[in-house]
Amino acid sequence: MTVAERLKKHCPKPIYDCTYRELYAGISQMVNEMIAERKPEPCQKKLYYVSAEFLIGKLLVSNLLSLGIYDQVERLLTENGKSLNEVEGAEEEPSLGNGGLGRLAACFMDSVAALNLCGDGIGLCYRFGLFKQVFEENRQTEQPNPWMDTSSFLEKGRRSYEIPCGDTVLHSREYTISVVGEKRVNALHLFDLETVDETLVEEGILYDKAQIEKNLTLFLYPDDSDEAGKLLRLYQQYFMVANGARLILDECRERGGNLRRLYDYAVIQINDTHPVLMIPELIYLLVKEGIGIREATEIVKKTCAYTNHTILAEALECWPLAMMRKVVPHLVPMIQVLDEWTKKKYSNPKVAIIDADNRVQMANLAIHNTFSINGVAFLHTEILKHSELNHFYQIYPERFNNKTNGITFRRWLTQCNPDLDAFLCRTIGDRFRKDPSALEDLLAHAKDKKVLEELLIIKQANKRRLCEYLPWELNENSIFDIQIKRLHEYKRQQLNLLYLIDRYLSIKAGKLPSMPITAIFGAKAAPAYTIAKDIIHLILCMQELTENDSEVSPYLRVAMVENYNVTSASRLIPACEVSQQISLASKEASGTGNMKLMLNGAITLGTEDGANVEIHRLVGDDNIYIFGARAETVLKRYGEKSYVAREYYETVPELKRAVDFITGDKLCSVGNRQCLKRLQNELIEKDWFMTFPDFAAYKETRNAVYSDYQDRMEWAKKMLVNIAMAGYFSSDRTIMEYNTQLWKLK
Ligand code: 26Q
Repeated sequence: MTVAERLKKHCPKPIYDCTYRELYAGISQMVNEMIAERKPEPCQKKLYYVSAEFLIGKLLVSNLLSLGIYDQVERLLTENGKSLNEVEGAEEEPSLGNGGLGRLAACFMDSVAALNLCGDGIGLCYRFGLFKQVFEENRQTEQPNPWMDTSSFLEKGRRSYEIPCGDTVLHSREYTISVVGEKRVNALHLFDLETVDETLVEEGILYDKAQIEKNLTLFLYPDDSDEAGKLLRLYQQYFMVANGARLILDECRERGGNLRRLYDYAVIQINDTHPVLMIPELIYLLVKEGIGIREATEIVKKTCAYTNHTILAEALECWPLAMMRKVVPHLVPMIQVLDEWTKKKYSNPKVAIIDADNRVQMANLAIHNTFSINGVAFLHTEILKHSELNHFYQIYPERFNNKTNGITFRRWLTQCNPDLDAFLCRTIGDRFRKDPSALEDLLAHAKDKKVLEELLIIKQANKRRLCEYLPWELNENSIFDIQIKRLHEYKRQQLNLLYLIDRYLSIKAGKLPSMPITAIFGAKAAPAYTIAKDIIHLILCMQELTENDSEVSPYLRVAMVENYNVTSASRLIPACEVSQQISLASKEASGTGNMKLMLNGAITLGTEDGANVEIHRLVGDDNIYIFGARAETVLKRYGEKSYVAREYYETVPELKRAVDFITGDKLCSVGNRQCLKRLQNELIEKDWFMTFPDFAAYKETRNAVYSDYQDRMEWAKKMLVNIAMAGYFSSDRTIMEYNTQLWKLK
């Protein structure tokens, strides 16, 4: 059957008469049908990637590509006066993640399927996902994001479980999303409540947090600044792992497995601490099957592996035992036994599962009871081993390992930057699709003027397309300097802002930059994170100032994209020239945006942090701009408690000038004085993430970037080297490492 014949079955009218909504519905149903016709591949051992977040993005185009029918569908639509691009416009983006950790899970699922490995994801089906960000009066507000109404890649699954939760029993419903590889289809199992009630949501993202039978799966990480929210988050975590554990044991039995040898049938990768209750829940279920608790614990330990994604102390999860008693009373005795065993063996309070304040330390629970603990970039793992988790490294050195993150090139090159993809195929052939390190063949062309010019032309075209997509009139001949990531103080968007304010003031004083600059931001802030929201406020105020001042706008524009998500990332990344990766050294575990931007020919301006360290090593000093304090210095400064922000404020005149500007008349005429003052105070009195000590070096290095940019051939060469060396950051490489060293599938 041809694609045209197939599609006819799923469309109510001839293609040229269909609306784009109808076409999206028709094509996605056709895709689902084609996926269902594929024979399931039997497997012995299976990976379960358990994660509270899967930030998968739109699926239409990637599914068409994976099924090998993209070109046919595109042609068919064009012949009928329709565009595939607009069909994609009718698809809602599932917003089932905050940022890096969730997007990594999505890239991993893609690579597992592409490498023909047997591996499924387990998570939650949040009705409204993460909030939708809406700007009002230069401030972030939050709205629900009802993606499920229209998503037709989500299918009702066959499983439903009764989950004991606190003093009630919750009924779950499985939904599945197929993850399509060239040769295999895996599944993402997303659990929802059978009894969820969307009408509970009132104003914005506010709702009654008490009724868990109705609200449990409404939102991703509901605001946990109050007690009811915290409790809800714990309920969510338990609901996810309880369903997951039942599914895993059922599938083991269905394949004829013996639960005493669970590890021959399953390997469970625990994505950060959010799914750590999987461990006591599995032990509990195995004990219920008649296995002794010692043996059950050994089985679980051989089955589970834990990935750490953060070294920020405030992000390490711990739950008061009292709360556990309320939500998971049946797990408390399990956790207490595990705690007693470890306390008997190890007296160091830092490694206790239940701490002196009667809180369950989730990372500690994981580390004692898994066979592997991995960090997500070289530097991050080193810091875990030698500093943050050193007390554990001394006990279990063999469990610690590094798996540097990666990204799927199918989405972050082929799909989002088709011109660059075609250029690569023309220039070095398509060997890089199967072996990403083959991108290095590009290095042979580093002096080829024609090749370098082509790269510049592709970048220019992507910049033009971005300008058409964005709501402002931007100068496509300016430098596109981009910082896109969640808003967090450690990521230091505020340092970027201090530079931009300094630039703005110089322009006002008649000192014009050598090249016009367009500084673009994309970032969501957690709804209860006040200072992060103040930083967004400052960005939006600077956007207004630079847009409306005709003395400034020809030379400097600040622009912030609303509701930054996977879809807008796919537009921004191919157009980026300068990639801002300026976290305080030691704080960014890895970063993955840095990899996507590098692959698309952006040059990194960054600190020696996370995977920037590895990018630096791969491309060499000439093809990256590194500045600022290094991790050792930072850790030392924290240790000595020696940093006083005010000293810098008072001794560096241009820094003082920029900081003072935050509450000056200009900004207060477009912004809220109270918010701006709060942010300014935070910087002068605290500056916990040490932007002031790095300011001078940042300014100098960023100016050097802009100056070097003007030699177009030299810049193009840097782009080429970055693209050529990005092969290491393919998530196919990461997944192969996980598999050969930890999972041992096939
Ligand atoms: C914890 C407690 C209470 C409420 C929320 C949370 C919470 C939620 C989300 C804690 C952490 C997260 C997400 C973390 C995350 O995205 N980490 C990023 O993971 C990426 C993939 O490994 C890395 O590249 C980034 O460096 C890291 O920041």
